[in-house]
Amino acid sequence: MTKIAIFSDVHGNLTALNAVYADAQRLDADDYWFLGDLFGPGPDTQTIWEKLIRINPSVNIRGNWEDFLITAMSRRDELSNSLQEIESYVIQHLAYPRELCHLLSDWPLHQEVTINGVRIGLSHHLPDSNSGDALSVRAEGSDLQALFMNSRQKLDLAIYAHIHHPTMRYIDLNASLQKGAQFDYAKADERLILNPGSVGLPFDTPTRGYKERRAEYLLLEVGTSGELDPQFRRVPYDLTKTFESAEKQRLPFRESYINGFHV
Ligand SMILES: [Mn+2]
Repeated sequence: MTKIAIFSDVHGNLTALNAVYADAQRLDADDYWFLGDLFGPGPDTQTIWEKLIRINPSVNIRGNWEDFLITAMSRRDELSNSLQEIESYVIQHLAYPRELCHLLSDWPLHQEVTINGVRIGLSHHLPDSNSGDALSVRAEGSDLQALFMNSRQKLDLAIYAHIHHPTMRYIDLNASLQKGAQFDYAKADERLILNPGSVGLPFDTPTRGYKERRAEYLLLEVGTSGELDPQFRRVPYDLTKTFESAEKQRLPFRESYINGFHV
């Protein structure tokens, strides 16, 4: 059995990341996959980078916030004013921002991994685009098919992040052939889709969003014959530490970050 801790959307919240790592270690995770969005709009930067090095994920996917940081280093005028301000803060608080951006720009948008015979596609959002809202909670099965197109057709399972909602869904790749027809199990070409939610900035309102003060990640067990057991973890942590860090380091937009957790 292989146990993988899949985590994403840390968004500058070291206390939440520490809680996730401690939980995954306690549960004996064999490996870690990071699906993108490490820095901003939260207060923590260099300490998060050092933590990620310690966690040492075997997969690192490039999120849209990695691209914001890379853009801020070279073509900052292309970003909105608020993003420029946030990314300037991140750059000022990193020890080697230029070298780090060089490294982040090599992270792929998607990667395919096979574990005990299960073929898994990993991306921050769409396999060829880490931004936008095509795969939001209102997405249809036909939108989600994009996770399996082209060479990805052979995948058993796709995992994406970005929407900050822990999710488990099935889609039928043959659905377009059977419109209006009764669902036919024999003709269905089913795939599984998982989303680990967000470590540092969850958006899922039905579970009370930030008021929960818990960090989300996915612990995926894959048995030796490919049996899947996805476990959605929510780990409590001390959110006041994150807010103290925001005040102490004079984080841009800290008031709206603390009150609504967005800018
Ligand atoms: Mn994102």
